[in-house]
Amino acid sequence: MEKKEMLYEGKAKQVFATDNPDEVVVRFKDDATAFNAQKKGQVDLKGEMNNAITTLIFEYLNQKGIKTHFIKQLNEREQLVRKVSIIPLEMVVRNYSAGSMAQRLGVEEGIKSPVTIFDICYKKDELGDPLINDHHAVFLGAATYEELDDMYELTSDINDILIDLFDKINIILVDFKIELGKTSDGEIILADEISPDTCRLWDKDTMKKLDKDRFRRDLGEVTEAYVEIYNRLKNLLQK
Ligand code: U5P
Repeated sequence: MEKKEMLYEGKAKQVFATDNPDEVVVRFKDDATAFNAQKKGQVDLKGEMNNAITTLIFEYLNQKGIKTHFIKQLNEREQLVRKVSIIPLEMVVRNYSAGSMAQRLGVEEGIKSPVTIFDICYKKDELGDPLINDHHAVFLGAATYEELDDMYELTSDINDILIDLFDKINIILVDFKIELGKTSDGEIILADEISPDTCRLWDKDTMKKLDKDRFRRDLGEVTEAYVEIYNRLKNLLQK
């Protein structure tokens, strides 16, 4: 496999073409942004940790029958993935109140929800990725109602598997965001990453936050949190 020109640069990752038109290389950066890139910084080792954590989680999901874009880890910062067209919707799942939902509804963080809460946000930097509903998504041409049904089902299946996975390493999966992509034959599969950048992960005993909120809220020990999640997953999955 030969790595070719950069196709895209996002806030935390770069995507490169390869000599295979169906595969791209994703490179994870240490750059961190929050609040629609109003806050910017660097987190040492973040790129390596998110590459390693996403690799462990996507391999685990593959084993559980979830189709993902992941092919293989190439090195400390890069992975080879199937090329998909990213659906411009962020699929957010919430098991507990936190973050923007806690703020919007005027409730405390950390309340366990009796139902699984799904939000969708329109991926549009200029607008700050607004919360939208299914009708807006169809209006925008981002997905059809049938595709949205499949997307919620896939997202819900992923939530069930991840709640259980994180529970095994003594972590509460508070909420997370995933991105889905369409393959050339129209199949919808999991893409992007699943890491402490995209999940809220709280230690079950201490309730310590082990995710990007440490960066967003200036709580310190950011790298340590990412390394902690990696070590717990590695000890569980790489035996
Ligand atoms: N999230 C992202 N990227 C975003 C916005 C949110 O990964 O651009 C993730 C957060 O890390 C959190 C969940 O796990 O989605 C809900 O975020 P929020 O809407 O409470 O900010």
